[in-house]
Order: sequence, then C-alpha cells, then structure tokens
Amino acid sequence: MPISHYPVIARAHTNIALIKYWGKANEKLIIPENNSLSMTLDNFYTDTSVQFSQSLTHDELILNHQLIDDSTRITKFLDLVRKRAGINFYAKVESINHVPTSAGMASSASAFSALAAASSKAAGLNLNFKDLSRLARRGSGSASRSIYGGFVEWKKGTNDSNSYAVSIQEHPIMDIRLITVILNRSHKRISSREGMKRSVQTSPYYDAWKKTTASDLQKVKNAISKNNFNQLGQVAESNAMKMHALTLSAWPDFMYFKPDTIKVINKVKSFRDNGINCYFTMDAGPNVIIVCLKKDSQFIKSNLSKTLKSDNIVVSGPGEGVKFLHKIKSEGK
Ligand code: 2P0
Repeated sequence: MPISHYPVIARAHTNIALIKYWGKANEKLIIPENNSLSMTLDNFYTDTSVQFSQSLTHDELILNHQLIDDSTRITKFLDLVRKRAGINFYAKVESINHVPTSAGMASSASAFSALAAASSKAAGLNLNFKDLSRLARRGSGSASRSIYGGFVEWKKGTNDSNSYAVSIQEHPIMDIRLITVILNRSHKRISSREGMKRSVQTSPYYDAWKKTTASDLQKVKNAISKNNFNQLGQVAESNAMKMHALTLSAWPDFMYFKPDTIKVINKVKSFRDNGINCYFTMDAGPNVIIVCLKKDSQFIKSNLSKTLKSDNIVVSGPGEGVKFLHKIKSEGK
C-alpha cells in the first residue's frame, strides 16, 4: 500500500489487567517476565490521527488540542513504523484522550494501541492484529493488549516476533463490570516503568511472583471459560496484592497506596462481608478498580457516592478492540 494522503484515524480503549504485567525480561524490546491477562474497557479510549508528509521537518504531536514540545517517545515509536514501511517522512499526530490522565489513570495502553494502528496504516502498512499488537508493545507493554476487545492475554514470548497479545474472549459471557474509583494523587509517583524495573532488580520475592502468576493466570482463564465470577475476582485481587508486595519489598521501597485507597479497599471487604460479590485490583497508582457483576454495580456506585464524588466512580463494561474511524471526536474528557 502507498502512504495515505489523508490522516488515518484509529480508536483504542484502555485495559485493566486482572493478571498483572510487572517486570521486563528485555527493556528495549519490552518483553515481559510473565504473561498477563486484561479486560478492555468500554468507557475510556484514545482517538489518534496520523499523517506522514514530505513537507514536515519534524514529527508534530498535538495532544488534547495542545502542541507538545517533547515528542521523543512518539518519534522513537514512529521510527519503527518508518523503518518497516521504508519511508523517511515525518508525521503529524493528533490525539484526544478520553481517559482522565490528570486523575492518575494510565493512558499509555490506549495511546500506543491507537498510534500503532493509525501510524502503520498511514505509512502504507497493512498489519494484521498480531503484528499490530507486537508494534503497540514497543510503545508500551500494556498497549499490546488494547488491540483486542474483551478478555485478552499477552503471551510473554522470548523475542520481538513471539511476544504479542491474543484474544481470550472478545465478548465476555460473564456479566462483569469494572468500577474505576478515581482518587486524586497528591504528589509525583514512581512510573510503572521505573517501579517494575526496581522490583525485578531488588525484590527478594520476584521469583515467587513469576511462579505464582503463572498459576494465577491458569485459574483466571479457567474462571473465564467456566463463567465463574468468584474465582476470577479472588485470583485477580490476590494477584494485584502480590504485585504491590513487590513494591513494598523493593529497595528503595515504594508504594502506590494512599489513605483513601485503603478506605476503598476496606469498603470492598465490607461489601463482601455483607454478601455482595466484589473484589478489587489496583495498578501503579492510588486508584482502586472494583471487580463486580452488573447486577451489583449500581448499588456499589451509589453507596460509594455517599463519600466520594460520583463523577469519580466510573462503571465500565467490556470494550471493543482497536478500530479505524472516519472522523476524530473533538471533545476531551
Ligand atoms: C498492567 N501495568 O498489566 C500493569 C499493572 C501497571 C500495573 O502495564 O514500561 O505503561 O510502557 O511497558 O505498559 C503499566 O505499564 O509499562 C502496566 P511500559 P506500561 O497493566
């Protein structure tokens, strides 16, 4: 395919891992130490438009209508696309994030997944989903999973060609909902990239993490295929806490919990004590993601709304994989 003479627009949704990716075997190629498994969310996404052009003198990045001065990470990513397509044109990249990044939600999964799809097509490449996942992985590990909808597994592999995500169940049978409880972060946190590196290098529990994560993954896959919500929730909660135990046991130690995080976790446990089946997971930040069934999601949200702003409690169902659009939606979130 020749390069596109029009901007190519792609949309990708964020995902939340139920079995976490935490540690790289190869930092340059972003090959993980363990397989991970996520659910793509319907409510949070990134729309990205890319056009390569002979008339540009550098890559231009506009994020949420603002020109970004330092686009080094994007340029490094686009270099992979240019190399593969055999072109040397720069690109104009325009991206709208429908993910509340200012509140500590990660957007790199949806951002690099949408960028992989839009930039490869704009450069004239016609990549299949496997190759799109491999490419997105080079931008950010978790982006490899956002290529697909529903439940997705990232197979760690051993090299650039065999580390990519696959669909486990695109349209989940389970009536699962993930409730993102957004808790504002007050000071700069340690990035996932730095945090996982420190965990691999210094936590004495890292080997135990790898071993138990492999069996957690099997249990979650089994729970998905048997539509066993409680098994999925229990294993996801336990896996997330094992990931956070790596941060506590690293040196210098660090933690992503804030006082409000603990309050929400205790609330989930009290819901459970009162017979509501719900669990929690957490990423590299203070937000808590409650794992529940659709039938309980409104009760949980309204109960939490007594003490938290209801705008900061977002109920998501399974979202779809990456797709191309004709027009970019202009309003941010
Ligand atoms: C995950 N996280 O599986 C884990 C759980 C955060 C906690 O993937 O270094 O931004 O770009 O590959 O993908 C966040 O890490 O890291 C992440 P890089 P990424 O979702």
